[in-house]
Amino acid sequence: MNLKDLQLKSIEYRKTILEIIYNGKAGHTAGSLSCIDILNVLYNKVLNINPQNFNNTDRNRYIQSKGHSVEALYTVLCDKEFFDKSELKSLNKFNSHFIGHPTKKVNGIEHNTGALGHGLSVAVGIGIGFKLDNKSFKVYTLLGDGELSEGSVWEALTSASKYKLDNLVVIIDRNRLQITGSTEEVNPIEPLADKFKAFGFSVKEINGNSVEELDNIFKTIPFESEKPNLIIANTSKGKGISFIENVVSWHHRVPNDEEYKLALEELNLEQEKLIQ
Ligand SMILES: Cc1ncc(C[n+]2csc(CCOP(=O)(O)OP(=O)(O)O)c2C)c(N)n1
Ligand SMILES: [Mg+2]
Repeated sequence: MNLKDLQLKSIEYRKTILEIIYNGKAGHTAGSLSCIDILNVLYNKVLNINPQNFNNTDRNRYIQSKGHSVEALYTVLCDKEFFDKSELKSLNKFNSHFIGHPTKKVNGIEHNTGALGHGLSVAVGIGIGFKLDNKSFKVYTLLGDGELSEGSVWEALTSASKYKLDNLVVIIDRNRLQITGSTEEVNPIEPLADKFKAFGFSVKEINGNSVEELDNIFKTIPFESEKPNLIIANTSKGKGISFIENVVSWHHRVPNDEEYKLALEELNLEQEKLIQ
């Protein structure tokens, strides 16, 4: 898949995220839009996870620690044909497996998440397992920047470093906002790169909404032998929709009829520009 195909996919994915949240009447709109380029590149270029190999243990793993952005995950898994798009119509409906956080009841989802601060520990365990079994697969995990306030994240980082997990790739969706305000207002986390380096990680920083930069960075893993990898992916929360971008209340807001229409118009315009 070339760069333009990836960029077009991101636009299609953004449309699907909005569509399912609009129809399901609940969701984490802005956080899903901020991380969708990361999931796009992971699932279309890096992971090689598909419905055919999902039940095989010999493959890479992806744990979405920022589980609330599940609409981004549903969108990409649907595109990879883990389930039919019609199933996404049941999002948030009674008895549906498609709920507001990831569960293993949905085909393609590796691990239940949503209580922030747990995914990294799970990924570290998987990374240790691969080493013990002499397997060369990698484990990728996506964390929110607000999620870094969970102390358990920092415990897991120390273990990753102790076990020299150069097969672990931690991606931070650095959109600078969490649920009630900016990360620096709510619980300051800077200087972030220095902190991760002090915890023994090899750290790189990129534009996490650029599929090109994402594609390039994943090709360079492991960054250093015997060191766990950490990518600070600088993103915009709500990326792609002007009136959602960087607005705190969109963490958990659902577009109304007018907003949904406007958002689709913006995405269609972006799509036309790319196709020309
Ligand atoms: C343990 C725990 N505490 C609180 C919450 C409620 N919560 C859901 S999302 C969120 C903010 C997360 O911010 P961030 O990690 O920056 O996510 P993003 O900006 O990518 O949406 C909070 C506090 C939760 N899901 N789990
Ligand atoms: Mg955030």
